[in-house]
Amino acid sequence: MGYSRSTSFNGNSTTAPASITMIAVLIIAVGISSAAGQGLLRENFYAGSCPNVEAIVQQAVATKASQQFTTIPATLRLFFHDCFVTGCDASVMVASPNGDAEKDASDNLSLAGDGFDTIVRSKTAVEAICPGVVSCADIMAIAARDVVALAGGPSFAVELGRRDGMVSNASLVAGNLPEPNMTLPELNAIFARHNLTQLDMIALSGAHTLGFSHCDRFANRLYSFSKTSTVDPSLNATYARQLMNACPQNVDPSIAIDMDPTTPRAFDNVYYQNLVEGMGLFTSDEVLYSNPRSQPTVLDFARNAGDFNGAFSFAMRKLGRVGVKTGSQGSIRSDCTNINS
Ligand code: HEM
Ligand SMILES: *[C@@H]1O[C@H](CO)[C@@H](O)[C@H](O)[C@H]1NC(C)=O
Ligand SMILES: *[C@@H]1O[C@H](CO)[C@@H](O)[C@H](O)[C@H]1NC(C)=O
Ligand SMILES: *[C@@H]1O[C@H](CO)[C@@H](O)[C@H](O)[C@H]1NC(C)=O
Ligand SMILES: *[C@@H]1O[C@H](CO)[C@@H](O)[C@H](O)[C@H]1NC(C)=O
Ligand SMILES: CC(=O)N[C@H]1CO[C@H](CO)[C@@H](O)[C@@H]1O
Repeated sequence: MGYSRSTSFNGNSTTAPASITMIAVLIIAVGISSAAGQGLLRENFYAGSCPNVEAIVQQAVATKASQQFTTIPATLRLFFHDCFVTGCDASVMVASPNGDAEKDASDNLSLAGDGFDTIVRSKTAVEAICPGVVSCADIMAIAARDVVALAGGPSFAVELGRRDGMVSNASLVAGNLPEPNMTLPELNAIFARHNLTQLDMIALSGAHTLGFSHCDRFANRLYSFSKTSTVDPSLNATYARQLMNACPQNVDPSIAIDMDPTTPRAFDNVYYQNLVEGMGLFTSDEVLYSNPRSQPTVLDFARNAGDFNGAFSFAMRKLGRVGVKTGSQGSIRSDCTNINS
């Protein structure tokens, strides 16, 4: 299987004579691509206004990650949650004095503080060199790319030019994030809303090669699966016993375990090898292998790291286009946590 990187749309390089028809066609084309959130972002967006932005963010992220490994999974997951709720617009960063911002929704509980801190620190470093120019949303996209590379995963060119959103509300989260008990059709439906295919969804799920899960997110698979079996029969029996040891019934809700028990700190394709062995932690992981419609992709990613890396990079660029604000939309916040700054 081969995957190509998407190339960025170059809307202003035409040299053909401009007839009225051509201008009309261009206007329509630009209108369509802006609706798609594609074509408006470009790789060298800050070449004139903040040429070193990627190096500045990379440095801040690497420093933070060297102090606290959790930085890596936390920053990656934060970007995903931001993009799926009102688009990649840093709305998840906003704090509300009333506790009703996007990050206060029940699904937020587990977004690790190190992810927020990484973006705040990166923004501070960027503002010191190029004040008022770079959006928090773009810093999130750069940082998400960088943490994957720091953990040994693929790197890829990141598209920029996002603006920060003006709305962050807990009430907008419900129904927009996938749940760990979802079936393949449910997962496909929620990703399709953001123009992400089943292939993209399977590749992005590979992010679960890193990071932690709290016991309550999968305890039903160990203790109360169905009328006929308390343990989910699709779980590898050895793995199920390990999970029960780590997560006894009624365990302290703050206990979290590695989602990839084999190589928890490496961004690699072992996640897919685990799925083949019945070691997918969530039902939403396990179904990718057990459903015959997605199994061939899981087998391919388990066997060919290059196929996974290519598909993951391609899907991350697509994820980064979801619902973006560009041009004069939104704002450039000076403080990522304050919508009016
Ligand atoms: C396919 C549907 C998905 C579901 C149902 C799902 C669900 C979850 C759940 C329940 C957790 C554990 C949270 C906790 O208890 O602390 C988690 C963690 C995580 N997820 Fe996902 N997720 C999905 C897709 C993604 C995607 C697309 C990404 C990023 C590209 C991602 C990145 C992560 C990371 C890195 C962690 C670990 C966080 C940490 O250690 O702080 N997930 N996910
Ligand atoms: C959806 O993604 C495909 C690439 O997978 C891209 O060609 C297309 O323009 C995207 N459409 C929208 C509406 O974003
Ligand atoms: C969130 O939306 C509710 C109405 O759904 C509104 O009462 C509240 O003020 C909003 N909060 C923020 C932080 O915008
Ligand atoms: C997942 O769990 C929620 C409640 O925790 C429930 O409402 C929903 O029906 C479940 N979905 C599936 C596919 O089991
Ligand atoms: C269960 O996992 C072990 C590794 O922990 C593996 O050797 C074994 O083959 C797996 N069993 C099944 C049925 O996949
Ligand atoms: C509504 C809700 O669950 N809000 C939580 C968001 O996360 C913080 C901790 O980071 C909790 O204190 C809130 O209760």
